[in-house]
Amino acid sequence: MATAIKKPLTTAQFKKKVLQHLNFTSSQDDLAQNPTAVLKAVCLTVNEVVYEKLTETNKYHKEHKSRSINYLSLEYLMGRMLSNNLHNLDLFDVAQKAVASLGFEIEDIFEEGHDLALGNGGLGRLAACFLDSLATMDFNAVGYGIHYEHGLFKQQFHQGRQIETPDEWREYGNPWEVCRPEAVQYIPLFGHVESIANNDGSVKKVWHSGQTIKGVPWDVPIVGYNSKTVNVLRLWESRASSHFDWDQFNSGAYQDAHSAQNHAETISKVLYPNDETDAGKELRFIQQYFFCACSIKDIIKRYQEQFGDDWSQFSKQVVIQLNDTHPTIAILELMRTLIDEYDFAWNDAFAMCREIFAYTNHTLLPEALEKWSVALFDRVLPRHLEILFSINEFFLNEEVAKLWPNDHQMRGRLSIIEEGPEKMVRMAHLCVVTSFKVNGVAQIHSDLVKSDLFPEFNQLYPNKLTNVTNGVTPRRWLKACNPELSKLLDSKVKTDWAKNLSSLSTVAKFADDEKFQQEFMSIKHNNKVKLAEEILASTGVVVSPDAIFDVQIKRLHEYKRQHLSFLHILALYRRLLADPDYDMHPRVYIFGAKAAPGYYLAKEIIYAINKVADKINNDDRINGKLKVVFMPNYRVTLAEKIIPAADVSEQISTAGKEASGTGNMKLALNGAVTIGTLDGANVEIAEEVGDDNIFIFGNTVDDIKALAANGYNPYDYYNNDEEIKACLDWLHTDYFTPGKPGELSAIAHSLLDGGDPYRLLADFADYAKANTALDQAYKDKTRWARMAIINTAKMGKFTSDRSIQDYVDNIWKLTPMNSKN
Ligand code: CR1
Repeated sequence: MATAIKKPLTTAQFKKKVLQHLNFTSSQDDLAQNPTAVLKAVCLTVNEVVYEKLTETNKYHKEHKSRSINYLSLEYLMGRMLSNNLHNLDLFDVAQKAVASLGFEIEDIFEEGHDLALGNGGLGRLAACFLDSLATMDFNAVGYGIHYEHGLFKQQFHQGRQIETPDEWREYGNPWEVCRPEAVQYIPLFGHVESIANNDGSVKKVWHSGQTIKGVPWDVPIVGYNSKTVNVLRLWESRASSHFDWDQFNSGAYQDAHSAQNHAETISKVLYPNDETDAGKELRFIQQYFFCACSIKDIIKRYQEQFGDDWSQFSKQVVIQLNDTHPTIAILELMRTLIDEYDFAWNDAFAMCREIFAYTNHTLLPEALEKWSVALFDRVLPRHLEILFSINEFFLNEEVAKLWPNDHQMRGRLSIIEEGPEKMVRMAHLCVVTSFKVNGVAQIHSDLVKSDLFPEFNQLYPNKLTNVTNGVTPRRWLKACNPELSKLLDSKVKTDWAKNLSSLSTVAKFADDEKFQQEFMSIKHNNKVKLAEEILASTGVVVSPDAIFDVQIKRLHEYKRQHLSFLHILALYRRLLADPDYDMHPRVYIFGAKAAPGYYLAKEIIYAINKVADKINNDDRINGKLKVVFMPNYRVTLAEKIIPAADVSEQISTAGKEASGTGNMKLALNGAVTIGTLDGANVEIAEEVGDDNIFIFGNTVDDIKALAANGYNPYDYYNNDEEIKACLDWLHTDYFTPGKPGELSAIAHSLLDGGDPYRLLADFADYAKANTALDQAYKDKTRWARMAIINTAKMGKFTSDRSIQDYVDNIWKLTPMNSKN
C-alpha cells in the first residue's frame, strides 16, 4: 500500500511524549491505575501532530486564497475521535505499541473515551462522514455547529421501557477541542425596527435589539486520512453577554429580554432529541438563529481578514451548504448584514445570496418540513422577518407571476408564507428560492423531491434540483471498526482502498475462491463472537455466533418499520411453537434504536420488542432457534461493534419514506446482506450488488401510491391472512405481559383502526417470503459467503469521498490543496 505521508512519530517518540504528558500535564505517577489519564496523555500527544498540521493547512489556504465550503449543520454525530485520528495519521500501530509498553491494551484506552453525540441520526452522522472526506481530499472546509452541553440522551431500559438520562460527554473536559476567545461573536435578538428617512427619500432600517448573546467558539480538529489536511469543526456555545443593553431593558418594552437574558446559556444547553420531527419550540428557533448568526459573522470575519472591505470576491471565496432547513436563517442573516451593515442594494444582496447558498433536503416526511410562526419570527427577529417578506414579494411578483400570471392558487401554494389561522414561514420554500442548488440524498429521493415535493419549483427553476447520493467514510466504517477484514482486504487489493474504495471491486474475483470465502467468513465469525460477548454483558442474553445475526439499527420510527420485523418475529415464534422442528436456521434479531422521548408509539414498540424478547429468549420449547436482543443506548460506538458482526441488514422502510439511509451502506460494506424495500439508497445498492446478492421485497413507491388511491384498508389483510390475524390478536392477550393483557395493544391499534399509515400489513406476506428465501440462502454456506463478499466488493460507490466529489463537481466548485489547476 502506498503511503504518501510520512509517519509523524516513531513508537519511542510517541511513548516519550505520552510519559511527558502524564508527568507534566496530568501529574500522574500511578499509571497502572489510571487508563483515563493515559487516554488524555495519548490525545495530547496526538494533538501535537494535529495542531501542527492545522497550522500548515490554514497557512496554505491563506496563501492560495482557496475557496472554502462552509457546512452549516445543527447536528454532528462524531462518535469517539481517538481511534479514527490514529488511523488517519498512520499512528495506530505506533500508539498501540507505545501504550502496550506502558501495560495497556489500546482498545481499553479507547473505551475510556466519550462519544461526541451532537446529533440524532443519519443527518448528523452524514455531516461527520463528510467532514472526514473533505479533510481526506484536502478541501478547504469548515463545519459549523452547536457546542451542546448535553448531546443526545443516553438510553436505558427499565423493565423494558426506555428511560432517558442526560449525556454528560464533556463533564470532565474534552481533549479534542480548543476554545477560541479571539473569535467570539455577539448576537443581537428581540427588539424593534426603526425606519429612518434618508435625504434622498429612501428609507434606512435600524434594528434596535433587546438582547445580546455571546457566542464562544470551540474548535474540534478534523484530521484527513493520509492527507496534508487538518480542518476544523467550529461549535458555538452561548453565554450571557456583558453587552446587555440596560437602556432598552429599563425602558420596559422588552419583557422577553429579562428572562431570555437569564437563559442565554440555555440556548446551547441541549440537543433537541427529535429525529425527523419539527419541534416548533421557541428555544429551538433561537438556537438555530444563534448558530446561524455566529457562523455568518465568522465567515465574514475570515473573509475580511484577507480581503478587507472589498466584497467583490466574497461569492468566489465562499459557498455555504445548508444541511436540511435547520440553518435557513443564515440566508436572512447574510441578507440583513449586507443591506443594513454594508449598505448593499437589495438586489445585489439577494443576487449574492443566490450565488452562495445551496440546500440539501433530507426528507419528504411532512412532519419534518420546518415551519415557524410569523408571530414568533416577528418577536425574536423583527428585521429578519421584514427581509423575508421582501424576498417573498420579489419571488411572487417577479418569478411566480411571470410563469403563472394571475394564478392565485399557485401563489398560495408556492409562497414562503403559508396563510391560515396562524401564518407560518415555510423554511424549505425560502431555501429553494434563495439557493443556487437543491439536492436530495439518493436518486429515488431526489426524483421524488422533483416530482412530488417541489414540482412547481422544478418548473420555475430548471436544473436547480439535483441529486447527490449519500456515502459513508470507509476509514471509520471499515478500516477502524473491522481491523481483521481490513487486513484481509489489504492483502488482496494493491491500492489503498480506504482512499479509493472502488478498488475493492477486485475482491469480487475471489467471491468463489474457497480459501478466500473461508477467510472472509471466519473473520465474520470472530466478529460475531465478540459481539455475542457484548450482548451478554449489556443484556444478559446468551446468543450463539453460529446463528444468523440479523441487524436493525437506526432511530426508532414508524416509517422505518421496526414493528414489521417485530410482527415477523411473532410469526416465526408461532410457527416454532406449532412445530418445534420447523425448518429454519437459528436467528438472532439484534435491535438498536433510540425513540424521541415524546414519541409515544415508538416507545411502545421498544417496550413490545423487549417483552417479546423476554418470553422468546427464555422459552426452552424452541431450542434456541430464535433470540431477540434490544441493545441499549445505540450510538456510533455501538454501531462500530455491531456492524462488523452483522450477517443480515434490515432496511425495510415503506417505499418512498427513507430518503437514503447510510447504515445500509455501512452494513453492506462489512459483508452483511440486505433484506430491504426499493427505497432510498437500497435501490442503488441493489444496482451495485445485483439482484442475486440482495433480498428485495414489498410494494414499490408506485404500488404504495396505488394502495392509497384504491382506498387502503388494513382489515383486508387482517381478515385474509391467518398469520397476521393471529399475531395481532396475540398482542391483546397477556402472553408476553403476564397479568397485564392489552399492554402491547397500541401497535395492533395503530395497524388496524389507526389505518396502518406505513402499510406494514401490505408488505408482510412478501417480507415473510423474502425471509424464507434468505434462510435458505444462509444454509448454503458457499452461496452466502459469495453474497457477503460481493457486498463488500461492490460498495465503492458509497464512500463519502464520492459524495463529496459530486458536491465539488456539481455544486461547490472547489480546488483541493496542491492541485495543479
Ligand atoms: C433520512 O431519513 C438519510 C439521512 C442523511 C435523514 C435518511 O434516510 O440517510 O437523513 N433525514 O441524508 C433527516 O434526518 C431531518 O431529516
